[in-house]
Amino acid sequence: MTCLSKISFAKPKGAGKDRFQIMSKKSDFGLIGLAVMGQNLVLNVESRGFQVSVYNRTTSVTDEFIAKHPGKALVGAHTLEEFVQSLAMPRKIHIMVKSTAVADSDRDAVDAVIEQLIPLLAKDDIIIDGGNSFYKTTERRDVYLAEKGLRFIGAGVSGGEEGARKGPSIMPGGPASTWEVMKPIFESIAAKVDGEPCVIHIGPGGAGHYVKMIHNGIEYGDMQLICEAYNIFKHAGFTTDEMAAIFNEWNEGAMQSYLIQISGKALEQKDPETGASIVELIVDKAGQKGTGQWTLMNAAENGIVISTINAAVEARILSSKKKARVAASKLLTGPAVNITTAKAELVKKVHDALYASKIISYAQGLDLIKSMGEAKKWGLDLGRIASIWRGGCIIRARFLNSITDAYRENPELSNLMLAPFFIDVLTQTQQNWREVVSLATLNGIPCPAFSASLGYYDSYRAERLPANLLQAQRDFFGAHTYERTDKPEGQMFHTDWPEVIG
Ligand code: NBP
Repeated sequence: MTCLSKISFAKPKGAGKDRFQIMSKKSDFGLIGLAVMGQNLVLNVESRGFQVSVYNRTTSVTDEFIAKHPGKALVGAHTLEEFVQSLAMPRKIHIMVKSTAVADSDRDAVDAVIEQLIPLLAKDDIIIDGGNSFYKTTERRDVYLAEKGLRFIGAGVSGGEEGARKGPSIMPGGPASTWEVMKPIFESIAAKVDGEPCVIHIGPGGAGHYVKMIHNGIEYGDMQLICEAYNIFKHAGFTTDEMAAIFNEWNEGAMQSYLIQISGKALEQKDPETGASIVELIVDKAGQKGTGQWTLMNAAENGIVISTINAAVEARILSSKKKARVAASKLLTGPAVNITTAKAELVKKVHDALYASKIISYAQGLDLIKSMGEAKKWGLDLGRIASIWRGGCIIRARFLNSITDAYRENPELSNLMLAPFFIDVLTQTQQNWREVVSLATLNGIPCPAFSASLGYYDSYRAERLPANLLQAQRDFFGAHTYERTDKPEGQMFHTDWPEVIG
């Protein structure tokens, strides 16, 4: 084994010895991929008293990183061999590189790094993939690495750059025994809420990346709902400063959340060049990286309704068709906007519509997690999952405490809406929610996520839906048969419907 002092550590060109740290002990943790997330995560881990070795494919990035942080317990390596040799056994190697593989046959940067690592590692070393990998890809890697005698954790990490540096929410999946080895490091770097670290062992295999994917789907829902509130205010003639003040005030109450907070801050921001609101200067075309669409595909595979998240993903897609929308705006007519509701009253109504819709969005996302967890026998704990989203991550919000409590009180809760706390909130907010959806619809202001949420609520609580006519249609054209209300469940009937000509 190579002695650490002989390893050619990353040394920036022209850097003096004082800027180049040589450690005599082996590192507790290693990280590959020094882009924005990796760098911040390394600084977080190091700040908790761990020595960290780092490697980046482009070595100048490693050099610059090491040079920028003199005096820290960091070891920069120019080659993977050096990097691996600098780590204490069992090695704990966190990969933070671009992940793109979706199809079974896809191979991406994470796979490339894993392939290079395999010949260098020893039995029971641990590889952690902290990128946004697709959960099925994580399952493939889990099986593959187990065959090689290596341990693997697929960990979703949320919180962006700031979370990575100060404390993210971490969703690790993999064998419980591997989690136990990683637990001290993960718990020390994760965000803390009421002294509890925002990390738990989610479940085996791809469970961690799966839960991170749904977290992102819920994030899409939250963001779109906030945007719909903003759009109604905008059409009602509120200034951006007035809207900022509303979000800032909401951030003090039941809807306190990171996304409400940053929306208020974004609306306050002025463009230094023109003095105008930055938000109003930004082109209304939303981007997306894919986790929202993966969530929709997974919901379809599981037969679970996530209409709010669906509306949010589709709203981004429609927003991106800017040219088509501009052309259509000249041809397709709508009503003139005429909102006469007093401003203070409208603020209260939109608050309630947003709060109720947000509950529905979480109810749907958690329903999907529940269904998938049961199908995969992952043994997921929805209350604890909600509890680790309370800090560090993008969807962190006060009301996650209520979700955590709801599942603590009733771990078998079939749908979040049915917890007493949420029944109460939905009862109190629904009149305003209905009025906001009506007002937006009558004024031609799109509110796809607000109305999808309300549609879900009304459908879910309907004892009888019009699916009886639908079944009649199916039996009419396809002899698909139907059950009868006056006969035992499971007994199927068919009617000889009249022939239709033409
Ligand atoms: P990126 O996703 O932009 O990836 C850049 C890193 O990947 C660089 O270190 C680059 O090395 C490395 N890399 C690439 Br690209 N191809 C490689 C290869 N074939 N072999 C080795 N290294 C390779 O970085 P990021 O934004 O920090 O995100 C890292 C991961 O974390 C991603 O999976 C991302 O989805 C996830 N994530 C990001 C955020 C966020 O807010 N950005 C939040 C949560 C999760 P190079 O310097 O040599 O090009």
